[in-house]
Amino acid sequence: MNIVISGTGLYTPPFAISNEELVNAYNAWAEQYNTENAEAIEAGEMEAIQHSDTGFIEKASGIRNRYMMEKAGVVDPGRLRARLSHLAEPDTFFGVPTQVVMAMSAARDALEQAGLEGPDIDLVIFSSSVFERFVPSLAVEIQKTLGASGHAYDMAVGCSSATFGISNAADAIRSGLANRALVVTSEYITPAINYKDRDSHFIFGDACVACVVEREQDTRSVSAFRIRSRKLQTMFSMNIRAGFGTRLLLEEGEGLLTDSKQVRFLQEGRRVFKELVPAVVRLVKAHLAEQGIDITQVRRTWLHQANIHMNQTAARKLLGKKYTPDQAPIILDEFANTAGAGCIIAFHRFKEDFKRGEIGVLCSFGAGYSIGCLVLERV
Ligand code: CO8
Repeated sequence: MNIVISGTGLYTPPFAISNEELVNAYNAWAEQYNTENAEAIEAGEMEAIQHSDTGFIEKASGIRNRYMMEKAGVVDPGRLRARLSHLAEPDTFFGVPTQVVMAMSAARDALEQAGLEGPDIDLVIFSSSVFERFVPSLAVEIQKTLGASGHAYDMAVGCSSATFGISNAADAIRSGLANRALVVTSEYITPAINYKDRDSHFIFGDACVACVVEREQDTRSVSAFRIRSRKLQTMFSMNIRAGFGTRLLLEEGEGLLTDSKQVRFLQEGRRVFKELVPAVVRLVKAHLAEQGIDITQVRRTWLHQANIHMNQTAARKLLGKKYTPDQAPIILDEFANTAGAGCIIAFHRFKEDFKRGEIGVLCSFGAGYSIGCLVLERV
């Protein structure tokens, strides 16, 4: 039985933030901190905060812009942290989660492309790096709002959340557990970022993607891609981490809540680069070899979008030195790192020019570490 991705959708948050806006806010905060602590810094009792730099950010990461669900708090030097004010019901802690609002928009577009409606879906997988709430599952709220039947659940695989979610959906359909699945990766990630950390304040943006997965024989879509094969891998690493979770509830007082280094996103960027790129290249090459596919048959790769140098190195090692941007499209310049959503944004934007029978490789990689590789064929 062949399984296809028959529709994709993308939700882009309302606020664009340039590197300059972020850096101006960070540097204003740093100035103020250094002025307030001038004596202690002078005496060597405290370290001065180094300024952030737009030139460094663009050169080191390739990122120029990102989208966020909330902007005012992040660019306020007195705060440097997202606010709740953008929520539909900001005063109600148990109001509709922002991730669900984002998911419904992406889902509508994915369903439309697949020629389906909410009640046609009988499996919802909410697969993401971050969760506004753990219980009840966000997937079940999306299921209800869509008017979908069957079952729904949440899963978390960091940057590979979307590819692993699609893989689970394919298994559920093949086994007869479900007929049509919606896989949502709603990366409302900016609340998890420490905007007082110059090493990482520029890295992330918010975005949500959705994919419809169903049997090829059932699809009404004119832009469906068959999932020809899958290969997934995880290898434990603390080089990309974010410690928020139930441990926080064990803390007395405000301790961990205010300790951004333990609670929010933190990474050893260089080590991630050095360890992950070779692993990705090995896995994709092995996958293609197992399937008897020569790299010259691959029209395009849709790679995880974290860092331009990572993408360029992986693409060069896979496709050869003379690969063209069309073979490995970049969206991170506009969206920054959107964790699990990045490779699907690239797929969503750069798939309609495929002809029947052409093959592409969708590959996520990142936190976990995790790597998810899907070989897709236009049907
Ligand atoms: N402005 C000016 N200087 C800076 C800045 C800044 N903003 N930031 C750092 N510097 C300085 C550093 O302090 C350092 O100074 P010094 O040499 O004096 O120590 C110097 O610049 C060089 O710093 P780095 O060595 O860190 O710079 P790199 O060239 O390595 O670039 C990157 C940093 C961009 C972070 C790069 O290492 C990178 O992107 N690596 C790949 C990492 C990656 O892709 N990780 C995967 C991301 S995780 C993911 O995709 C999803 C995670 C989902 C989980 C989310 C949970 C919330």
